[in-house]
Amino acid sequence: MKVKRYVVGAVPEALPLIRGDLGSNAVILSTKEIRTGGFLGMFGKKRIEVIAAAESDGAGAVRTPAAGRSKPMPPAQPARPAETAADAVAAREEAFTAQRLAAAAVQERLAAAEPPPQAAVPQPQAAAAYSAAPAVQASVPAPPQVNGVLQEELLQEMRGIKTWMRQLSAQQAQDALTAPVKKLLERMEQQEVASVWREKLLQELQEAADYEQLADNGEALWTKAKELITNWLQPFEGAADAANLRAVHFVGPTGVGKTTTIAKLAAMETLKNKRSVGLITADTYRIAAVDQLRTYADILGVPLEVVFSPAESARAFQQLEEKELILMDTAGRNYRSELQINEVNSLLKSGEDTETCLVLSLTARTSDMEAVALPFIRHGVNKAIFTKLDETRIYGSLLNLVLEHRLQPLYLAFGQTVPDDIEPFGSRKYSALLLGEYDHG
Ligand SMILES: Nc1nc2c(ncn2[C@@H]2O[C@H](COP(=O)(O)OP(=O)(O)OP(=O)(O)O)[C@@H](O)[C@H]2O)c(=O)[nH]1
Ligand SMILES: [Mg+2]
Repeated sequence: MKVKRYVVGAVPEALPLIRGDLGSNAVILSTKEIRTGGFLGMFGKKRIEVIAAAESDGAGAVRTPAAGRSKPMPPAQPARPAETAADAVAAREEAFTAQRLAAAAVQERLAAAEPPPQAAVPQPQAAAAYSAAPAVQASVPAPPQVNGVLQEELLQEMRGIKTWMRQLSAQQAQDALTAPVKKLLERMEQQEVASVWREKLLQELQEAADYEQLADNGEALWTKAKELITNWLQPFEGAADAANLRAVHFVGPTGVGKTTTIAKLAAMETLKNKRSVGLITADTYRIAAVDQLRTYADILGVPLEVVFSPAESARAFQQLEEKELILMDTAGRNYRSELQINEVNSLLKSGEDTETCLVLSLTARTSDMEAVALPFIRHGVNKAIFTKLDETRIYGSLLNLVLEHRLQPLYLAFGQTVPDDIEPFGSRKYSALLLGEYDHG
């Protein structure tokens, strides 16, 4: 490709020069106001710098993705796999140049279809691109309806080009990654980590001073990625510190393990931490639900209060006033309806200083968890316990929820055994679980 620079008084002056030098299909890539002469950049003469380009084969035709097509082109095949960060930068620059040329070509066609009036000669600094040839033919305006149709077509074409350019640069950026980096991103995707966090991880890795080495060393890359994810999650850790919790309501969808989790925590606090614990259940929809918690309460020797209405919960809290920790069970519900959340909310406003903790099963998809969690988050709930870690191998939803909604993960539960199958959330352990070991295969 041939690129030439012209310094002229006004853009139209450059057109015959460009046409003479680069042919009639040359395009203007940029126009800029500059000052020439003068002293220390002052008192100089105002001039316009015009950069024009054409293919160097002499034909003067700049091949662009838009030329002669009404549909977006499919993503181009990469010429070669680029392996280093320098190649990635080169690939991005290539895409950027192609993008500018594509935009120039569309603007060229627009200029040809709808010639700018005299006053619309590009002002200095306008990064418009005019073809040298069509600008001269511009004196015959097309009928307005033809222009309308053409403009719509061109707009569509522009949108197509935009999509294509985006795909192309994503493809080129992807091709520029090394095999270990690709593998890492695939692992994150397979773990259902949202794209925003996958991109953030890649960006932070690429910003690391030793990225060049990391990118070719899977083990080191995995270690670094785990460290970064640990750092993201660490601020949300430690909220399970029992001393911070005094009275906690557990809410969540049916069957996620609320009652079992309460039993685990009651046992852990009573037996291990020697705290005095009281239990309340508002799950009176099913007789068996009360019995389930009563069985645990009897085994542990802790009091259980059963409440049938919000008014009664105040009485129950009074009864258990002396206890260091009060855990309250609620019925599992379909919390998609605001009405039910308001019910819970009225339970929460029983005049006591209570916290609400969401219980979510890791077997659910992020979007389902989010649908349950969002109304609670809007009511100020910011703590969660994630259960059934043992029933899945996909852990990304926790990261998505925690980072997106700043939800503090208190505990992870990983089985049916009371009290053993629960432990406080730890960001280091979780990131190790999420990424697994680097697979050399
Ligand atoms: N595998 C596994 N099972 C669990 C876990 N936590 C609870 N469960 C089991 O899940 C089932 C439901 O547990 P519950 O504690 O009754 O759940 P819930 O949320 O209280 O249910 P509802 O009160 O009906 O809404 C039981 O069989 C539990 O043993 C866990 O972390 N892992
Ligand atoms: Mg229950």
